[in-house]
Amino acid sequence: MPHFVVDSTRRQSIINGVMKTPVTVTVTGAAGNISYSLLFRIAAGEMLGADQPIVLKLLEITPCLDKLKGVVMELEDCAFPLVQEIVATDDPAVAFKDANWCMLVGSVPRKAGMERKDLLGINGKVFVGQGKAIAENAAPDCKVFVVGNPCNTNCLIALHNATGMPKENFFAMTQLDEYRAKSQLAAKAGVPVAAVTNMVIWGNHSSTQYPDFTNAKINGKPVTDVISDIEWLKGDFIKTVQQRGAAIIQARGASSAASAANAALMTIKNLVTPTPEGDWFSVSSITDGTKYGLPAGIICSQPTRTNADGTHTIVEGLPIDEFSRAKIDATCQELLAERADIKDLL
Ligand code: NAX
Repeated sequence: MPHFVVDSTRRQSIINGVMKTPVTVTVTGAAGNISYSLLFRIAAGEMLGADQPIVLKLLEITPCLDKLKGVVMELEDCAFPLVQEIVATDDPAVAFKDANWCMLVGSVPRKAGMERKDLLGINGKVFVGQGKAIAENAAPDCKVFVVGNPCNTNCLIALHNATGMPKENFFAMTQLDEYRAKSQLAAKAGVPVAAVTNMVIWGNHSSTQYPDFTNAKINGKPVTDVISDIEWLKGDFIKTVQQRGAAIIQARGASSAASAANAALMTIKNLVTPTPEGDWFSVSSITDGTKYGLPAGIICSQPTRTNADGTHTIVEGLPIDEFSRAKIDATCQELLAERADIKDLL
């Protein structure tokens, strides 16, 4: 299998006089649209820190290797001091070798006339192979983060096929949905977006996801104390967040790329940085069947905190009213249906 390596260790391996061990970040779909925003920000140190040297390993399918070569040339031309080495390849075993973080962005897009089940089947096989390759090649404590859609179920497939790896090291992206929800609430309330906290997306990264306004806060107050238009919260707000991806495709003629890259980068940052006291962030992870009535064994978005020791905890005890219960149950039903569709791949 062809691959090429750009070794820039001589450029600058000592940052601020202290050499940290480089972290290997593998990104799949590396010549795609999201990666074109993502890779440069990772390389600039926005994800793992301005003093963290990085080895970038980039995976593409063979027909896209020339395009990937162009991306690598641009990465080189940025002369990012943190980047120790860039490996570009179409071989998963090479790409996942010694990876500390695997960001699985690449997947086959849905085409006209394709049923959800067809898409799950096509991408499912990719995530079987990548799960196996990660287990065989990556660092033993490697963490896996899936962006490629349908990301929750793709993540479940990778997890089941990565024999021997801890289940709690697998995540799928719902941070973009959380940011979309925060931004809608801030606009409605006429406040800066940073005033909105405690927003959880429950369930699937799909049009059934539930952006939970009942537990969110604006300037520390319940959203419903600040926004009195309950019909909007229960109706247009939820629908806008659920349909935001489709609205962007319609407006831009292409799916979200820079905002998706931002959310991917911020998820990893949230997963490696202690979460501010009293808050949480949204990421999908494996359910154990003991919290909020979520069925066991699905990759479901839940309120998550990163602890000082780097472990992660699902926030427990949030009140779930009747309205929220129905929405959470509906999105979990969809995840169960997706799991049933690909049961042969688990
Ligand atoms: P692009 O089609 O621009 O890029 C995808 C890249 O993946 C292509 O270059 C393709 O050659 C590559 N690829 C396909 N199969 C591969 C494989 N087996 N190994 C390695 N690379 C492979 O899509 P882009 O806009 O970058 O989006 C990537 C994925 O993110 C899509 O599945 C998209 O649906 C998903 N998204 C997920 C979001 C989320 O919140 N979870 C939001 C944004 C985005 O829609």
